[in-house]
Amino acid sequence: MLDFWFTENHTNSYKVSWRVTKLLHSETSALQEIAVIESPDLGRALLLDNVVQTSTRFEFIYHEMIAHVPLMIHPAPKKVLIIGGGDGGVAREVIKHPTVEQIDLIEIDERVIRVCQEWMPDLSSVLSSKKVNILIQDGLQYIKKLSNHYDIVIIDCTDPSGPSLELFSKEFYQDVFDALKADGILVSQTGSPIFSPHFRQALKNLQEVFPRTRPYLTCDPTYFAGYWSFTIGSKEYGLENIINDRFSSLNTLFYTPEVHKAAFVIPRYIQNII
Ligand code: AG3
Repeated sequence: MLDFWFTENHTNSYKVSWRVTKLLHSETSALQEIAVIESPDLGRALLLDNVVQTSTRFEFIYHEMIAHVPLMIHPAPKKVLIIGGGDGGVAREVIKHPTVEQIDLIEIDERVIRVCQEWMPDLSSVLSSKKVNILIQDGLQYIKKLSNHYDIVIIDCTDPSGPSLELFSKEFYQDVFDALKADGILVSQTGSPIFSPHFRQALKNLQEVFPRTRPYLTCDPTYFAGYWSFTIGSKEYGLENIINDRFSSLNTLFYTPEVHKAAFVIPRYIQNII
């Protein structure tokens, strides 16, 4: 039997390999290499420039945690901005909140959306909802024009390189702060707290802009072994307050109010580096 493996380099001395049973799609868009592979332990996985972005087997973990944590803190989120998120997984979770009226999704590469619509319909079918407004644009530029506009901004980006690099900067966080309403909340994926050097820097940058900031952690086998982090910046609300009565409508596989609270518990060796 032919033996194909996909390998993601996490650091210069730590790699993870997944067996590939099919290469379902591969193309080079104007911005990046896009591929969809099939792998026994991941299901279908989306790769951008050879980095795993999401997998059909485990995507619910990341998508529920990046969406429901900020939305359950906010008493009535109506307008939500997703920067990146072209696979649709975040939008699918956001739309479960009955208060949400409008989701703007700003994706820089239209091909990501099209490829996911073809190969990952469970994630992307939500993108045809009337509540979802898709703009193909650089989120960095889009956000500059807005003030006092969104209740929640979710940054579902790739790791910081190429077009994503600036999405972890203080200047960008300041633009998001301005684009949020007076009680708005930002959340971003911020990588592995153990192996990603940008985790600490993103938190520092956010702390310079938002009055309340906290990282929170989850475990997701799609990404680096160990924890995966998200970092939240809030203008007003405390970060562990949960609007519990909305939970019953969410129909989640991972997120619960208890998981929400536990995610903010940071082990001491990680606390020591932040
Ligand atoms: N966005 C963040 C994935 C980060 C992947 N990094 C890595 N494997 N080193 C994923 C998009 C999901 N909607």
